[in-house]
Amino acid sequence: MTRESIVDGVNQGITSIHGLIAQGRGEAFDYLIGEKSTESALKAEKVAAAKLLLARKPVISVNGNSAALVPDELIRLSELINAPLEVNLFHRTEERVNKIIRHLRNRGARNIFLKSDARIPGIEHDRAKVDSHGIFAADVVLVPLEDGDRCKALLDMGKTVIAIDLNPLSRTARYADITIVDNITRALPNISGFAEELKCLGQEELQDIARGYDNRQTLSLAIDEIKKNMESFVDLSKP
Ligand code: PTJ
Repeated sequence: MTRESIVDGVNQGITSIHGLIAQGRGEAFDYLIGEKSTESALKAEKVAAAKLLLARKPVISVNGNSAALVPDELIRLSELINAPLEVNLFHRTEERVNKIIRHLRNRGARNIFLKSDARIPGIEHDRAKVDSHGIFAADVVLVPLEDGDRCKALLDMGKTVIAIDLNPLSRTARYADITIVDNITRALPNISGFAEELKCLGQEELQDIARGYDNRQTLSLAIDEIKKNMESFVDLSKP
């Protein structure tokens, strides 16, 4: 079903053709982690929810893959934590940006940054374009399936970057402040679930949850989880 959503996204002009390659890579890593939210992923998702609730100006970045796979979950999280959406594409065309905005609006999104009047410093071409009141001004940005250079450029701007990436070895995964090694289809509902649970907490309690979080430890745990899962495959003689 997930694969079909991406193919539909490509046919509708929402998802880039490169999105198919990203999906294939994601599927391979998802298989290695056991197609479930692991302990390390759940921990990162909880801390991500706390950070997003603590943020002054959180923004959720949307690309062609996330728009095709989880439009409703993006909108749900956006409303829950009061973080507007912003379409930010790696293979940017104005036509695709507008199609994704229409797609999100048709699903009920009300809070979307629409301008592209600022640039992320240090990034070439149209990939740098952002809204001056959106990603450019945000203190915390949630970036599902982000490219390594842009992830680093956002960090260089002083932002807290929360990445969702099934590949714990990618540059994005290693650069981000919080890396959620999980499928976006599970990660977003999990973050929303934690946000609902944590919403009633005060700033100090939220800070307690986020304090001491170590992303290197999370990535190393994610790699251990992959190893254990692979060993369990080898232990079984037949599927
Ligand atoms: O719509 P655009 O133009 O912004 O392009 C979006 C893609 C994803 C095509 C673009 O950013 C790209 O080419 O990304 P990469 O470099 O292929 O990286 C995608 C990363 O996301 C890889 O590390 C994949 O393992 C991971 N990934 C793929 N599908 C999922 C995923 N992570 C979480 N959930 C997924 N469903």
